[in-house]
Amino acid sequence: MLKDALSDASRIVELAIKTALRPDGTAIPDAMMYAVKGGKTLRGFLVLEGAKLHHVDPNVAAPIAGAIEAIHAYSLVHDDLPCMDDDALRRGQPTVHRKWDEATAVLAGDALQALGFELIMYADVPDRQKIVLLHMLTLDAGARGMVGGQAMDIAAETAGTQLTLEQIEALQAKKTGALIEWAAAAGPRMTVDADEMPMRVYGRALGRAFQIADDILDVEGDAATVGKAVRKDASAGKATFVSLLGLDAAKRRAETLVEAACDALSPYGNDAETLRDAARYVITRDK
Ligand code: GRG
Repeated sequence: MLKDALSDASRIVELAIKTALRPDGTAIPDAMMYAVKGGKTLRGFLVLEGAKLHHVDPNVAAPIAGAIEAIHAYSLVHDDLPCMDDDALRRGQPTVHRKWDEATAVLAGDALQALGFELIMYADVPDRQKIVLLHMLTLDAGARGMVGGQAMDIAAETAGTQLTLEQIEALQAKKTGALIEWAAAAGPRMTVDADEMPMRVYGRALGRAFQIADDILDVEGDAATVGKAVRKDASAGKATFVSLLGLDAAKRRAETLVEAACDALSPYGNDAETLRDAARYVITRDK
């Protein structure tokens, strides 16, 4: 069941990360652990479920699930900083720079990023597979991936540029899509001869659906809280899938992407049912 698989993933990820941390008298290890806790663990779940589909032992996959959640946590800690989104709350709790201070948040984020790569080194997979996982993570997390997408987003916002649908797709493919696709592809990449394409196609469609759902959630969340469908970013003039497509068309596009994600899993038959549930969950979640 998806709910159980997600909570198992949280437990496994937290243990993998906690095991790698050492108290050192500074706030950094505590701030790192704090930043990891309380999320949905979607990316860690994708790693673990993809590993299961490829008959990889969960103990082997655990550090790799921890790795992607450490990188994801770093991105959120830095995204919340005053120089970026300046958010006070994350996952309903004070952001790291509010609970501690900005220097702690910068350093905890930096250390979480390094920890992501460190954890992959601990995974008991063949060296060649480790190198593929590490190499792809450098690309997907870095300037050609998540960081590049974040930079494009900030540049457009600073310049007041109205992005087109194609530009938003390209930006989001890097900013959020790259890590989700990496997580989905990690299972086959842990084994010597598996075809990674079905999981990559699944991950790419899932990432796109995830981002559209995020835009829809912002609109519907605002509608629920202030009684009208005005998105925070839309009111600030920022183009989103919802502002460009309209709410109904955005929902249809997300549903089509979920179908495509589910179809990509056909080589795995019924064994991939939890991953199909995850694709449906991505567009029905409420947070
Ligand atoms: C600062 C280098 C750098 C990158 C930041 C991913 C990102 C780039 C910023 C996050 C901004 C944001 C909130 C985007 C919306 C989509 C998204 C990634 C949401 C957070 O992911 P979830 O919903 O989070 O999986 P949880 O809390 O469940 O882990």
